Amino acid sequence: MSDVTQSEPSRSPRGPVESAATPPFDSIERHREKIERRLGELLPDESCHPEVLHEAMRYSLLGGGKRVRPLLTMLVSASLGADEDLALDPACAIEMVHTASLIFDDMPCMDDATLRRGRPANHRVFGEDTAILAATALLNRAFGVVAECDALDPSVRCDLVRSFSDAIGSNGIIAGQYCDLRPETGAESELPRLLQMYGQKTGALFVASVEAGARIARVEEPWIEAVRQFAAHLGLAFQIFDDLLDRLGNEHDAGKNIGQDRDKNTLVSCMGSGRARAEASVRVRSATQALEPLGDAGRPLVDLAHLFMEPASGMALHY
Ligand code: GRG
Repeated sequence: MSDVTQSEPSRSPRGPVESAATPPFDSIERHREKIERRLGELLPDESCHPEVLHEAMRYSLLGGGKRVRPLLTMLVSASLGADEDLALDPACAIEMVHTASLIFDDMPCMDDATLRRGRPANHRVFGEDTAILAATALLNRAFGVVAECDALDPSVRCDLVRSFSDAIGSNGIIAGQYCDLRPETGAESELPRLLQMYGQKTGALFVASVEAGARIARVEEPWIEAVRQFAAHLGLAFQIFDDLLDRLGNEHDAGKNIGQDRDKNTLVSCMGSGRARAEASVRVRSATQALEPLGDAGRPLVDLAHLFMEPASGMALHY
């Protein structure tokens, strides 16, 4: 546990952490390294009984991934003036939730994928029974990690638990996955429903990630709402890029199966690749506009949004 403790709520950020003019590449790499290290510390070791279950949890959590969501938490928190180490454990908890969702998503009863993060999917290595248990244990551990954040005020921990639970639940990721797997037919318009499904399946955890950062920085509600809007747009852009990746990418670069959406309705199948890409750009622009109430304090986050369109950042998918 970090020895950084949280101070009183603040109305505005406590000063810039990055030069607002410079895209925070170096801080992204620094944060990524911290996240990797801490994720390994937060799970039981493979030598702990039951060994194979812990091996399966560690296999998926520590086996690659861009770490976009925990980076959002850390960068928002730091940009809004909090000590960056305060956000590290909640950021790791979010990555646990995301990884759990990927393990479930790959199961034969869902997307039936064989490859994830450049390696065989969890259930292909450990079996479906162990994969279900490993994903559930990761999800459970995420809440434990937040509860153990002694450096955060209990009211903030409680806010994070509520926000994670909302993001995961039957109005969040789980709803999005359900609607993705069991789309309703005969809709007047596909597009609004697709956007709602994307907002739940992918956007909800983006929103929870930035909300966590903002709550840790203890900014007031209008700013929290501004970063939530920012992340909702960014999450949609990210999901559109993911669709484009599924349509245009290759397994080697993507590290996961391609063509999984072949029989699904996606924004790309509705609009075509060109218009879908344009829609993603519009969403990134909307994300940056949502930050206007933050004034100069939002500038590092505007830079961050642009990294989603920037191949060298490792934050985006670029198709
Ligand atoms: C109980 C948490 C939970 C979930 C159950 C299975 C399920 C419901 C939801 C699946 C949601 C899902 C997989 C959405 C796709 C989101 C998405 C764009 C994933 C790819 O994210 P990246 O590109 O992957 O950030 P890496 O591997 O880089 O982390």
